[in-house]
Amino acid sequence: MRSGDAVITILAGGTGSVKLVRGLVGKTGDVTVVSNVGDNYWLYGLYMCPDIDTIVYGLADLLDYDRGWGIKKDTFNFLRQMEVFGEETWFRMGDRDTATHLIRTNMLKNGRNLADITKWMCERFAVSTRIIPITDNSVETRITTSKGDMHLQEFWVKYRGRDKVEGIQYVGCEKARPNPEAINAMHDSDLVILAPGNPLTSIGPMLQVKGVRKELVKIRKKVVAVSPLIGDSAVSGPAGDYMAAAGIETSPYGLATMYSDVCANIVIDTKDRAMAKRIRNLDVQVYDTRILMRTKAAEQALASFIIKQVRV
Ligand code: FO1
Repeated sequence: MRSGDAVITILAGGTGSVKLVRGLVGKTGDVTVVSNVGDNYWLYGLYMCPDIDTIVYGLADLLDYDRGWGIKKDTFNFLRQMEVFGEETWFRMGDRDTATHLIRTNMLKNGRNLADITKWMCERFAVSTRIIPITDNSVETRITTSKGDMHLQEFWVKYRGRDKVEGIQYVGCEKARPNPEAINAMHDSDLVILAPGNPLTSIGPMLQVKGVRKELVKIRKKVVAVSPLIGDSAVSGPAGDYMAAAGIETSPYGLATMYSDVCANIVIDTKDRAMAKRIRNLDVQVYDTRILMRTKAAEQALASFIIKQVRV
């Protein structure tokens, strides 16, 4: 850590979050990432943690930047062989990525918890930023559609998000306990950021883990959310569809209504400036800038803006 650096914790999940995490790490030496686990998924007997892996690969400069997930230039021989064996191969698990899932699964079977395994993984990938799963317990985001109830990965990857969302459940969250290190990191930070991830499937599952919302309510003044939407469109992914299904206005204002109990600040795109007054009426301070992060320079610019402009 460089002296005078802001101490930051960011609650992150989904492919949009990693860009801001990378920007922050480039701007300040003390960043802790608290990761969503609701999209973790068992496949072929392997335990996958896409949100954790995306952050680890992103910070290790291994992430496939265009796809936003998996390892760049990875090969898919394992998957091809699974196809030969007659298995479903809709989840594009690369060979090197499979090694991550395999070693993690073995460590879990040997009694290690997810937080320890993630710490070990960071060391192996030479990532010095702390990455803490929100909980070591199982929390599964499940989507109800006209086809029935299914895991988020099945809804989004297998069925390509085609079916109308009728409901979202976070199975296991009522029994899950937050990692104490995650709660302490939030408590001790100068600024706590809710990353521009899907509020229902990336950030939402974390807020449902017992104790997390309560901690954020306490420290609300130093919590800032970054909008994953510009106007009524999500920057990427199905955030808008989920919000509409939940009866929430698909806009940064709608996002602010979801978060106003836990955050006193929100960063929105300059194009949405006209919404600021409505958001301020929720007792949420509004900051506007360009929130699209299409380049590494844009990631750093948004990170700088948050660190310098958001007054807590
Ligand atoms: N997303 C896809 O749309 N298709 C895939 O085949 C896919 C594979 C995949 C493999 C490893 C990984 O860590 C993530 C992967 N993702 C894939 C992304 C993932 O499904 C979601 O975007 C995240 O879970 C959302 O948080």
